[in-house]
Amino acid sequence: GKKKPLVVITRKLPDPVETRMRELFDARLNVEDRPMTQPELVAAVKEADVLVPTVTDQIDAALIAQAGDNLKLIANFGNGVDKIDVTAAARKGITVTNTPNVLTEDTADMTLALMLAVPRRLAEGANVLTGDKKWAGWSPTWMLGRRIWGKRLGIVGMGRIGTAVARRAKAFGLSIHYHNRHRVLPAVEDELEATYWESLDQMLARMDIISVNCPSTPATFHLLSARRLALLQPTAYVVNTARGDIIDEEALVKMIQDGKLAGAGLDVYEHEPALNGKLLKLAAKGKVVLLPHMGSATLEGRIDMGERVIINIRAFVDGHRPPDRVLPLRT
Ligand code: 8YV
Repeated sequence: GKKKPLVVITRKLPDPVETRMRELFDARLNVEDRPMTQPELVAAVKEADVLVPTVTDQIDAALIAQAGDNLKLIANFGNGVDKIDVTAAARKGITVTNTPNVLTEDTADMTLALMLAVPRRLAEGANVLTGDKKWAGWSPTWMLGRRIWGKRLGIVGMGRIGTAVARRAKAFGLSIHYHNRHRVLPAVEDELEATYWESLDQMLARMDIISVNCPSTPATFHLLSARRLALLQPTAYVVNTARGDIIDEEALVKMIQDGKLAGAGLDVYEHEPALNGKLLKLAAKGKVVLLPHMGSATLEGRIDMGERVIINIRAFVDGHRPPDRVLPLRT
């Protein structure tokens, strides 16, 4: 038979995924549960036919320049390809794929969880019973959060995840507003009773909650800049399950510190895994709820992502166009 492709996977994956990878490919798995070092990554791109990186790997132009002639496919284990220089890969004749769709619903669920957690003081409340301080008893004026139903949700980026967030939020009684490069289909707008804002600035000024659901690209870097964040109402909340660098994190922190913004629910950060210490102080005050990039972290989701990676590799190796091909950004 044909020689199996050498597939180097940078991170430990759930057992069923690793088992399947071993059956199908000459799979080189990272048995230690840690990111590859730079020399390990260089060795990987030199040898591999297929590289399977994750969000913790920087697959930049300098690394791609060192790739061996065998490397023809980078099959990302994940949706966001912001750490992969897709243009540099394309120039070298390397195809890039990702794992869309399978993590849409899980990420949307976590977005709603944060959207509820901050205004309804979920983390603070849970901490009353499990933290050091004892629960002194109930009072009518105690632990009052803010209602979310009847409020306006502004979604920044109405793609697959943004739309899934909108469906959920509508069921929770929020009105749906969105900003996107282009309008979504009329049928989707009708279903969600969604209002399209061509101007992000104008939308921001009118919303009660903002959810960031666009990809991180050079065009969306600090899309929520200090100037734009300042347009938000002081009662507004910001939720981000996309990528940290879409928001000017330092400006966001300052606005919450200064009482110019009610709070934030964050799953992603500008300098992951490093955390801005000021966010911890705000968390202690109940102003922010912080999660460690776990938006798509379900066992089912990770297995589905693994399957998606495998489907893309097999299609590519068999000479077909892989279904989840990612094209270079148009500039
Ligand atoms: C994962 C994600 O944590 O898919 C993404 O873009 O951020 C998350 O689903 C990550 O991608 C795994 O590589």
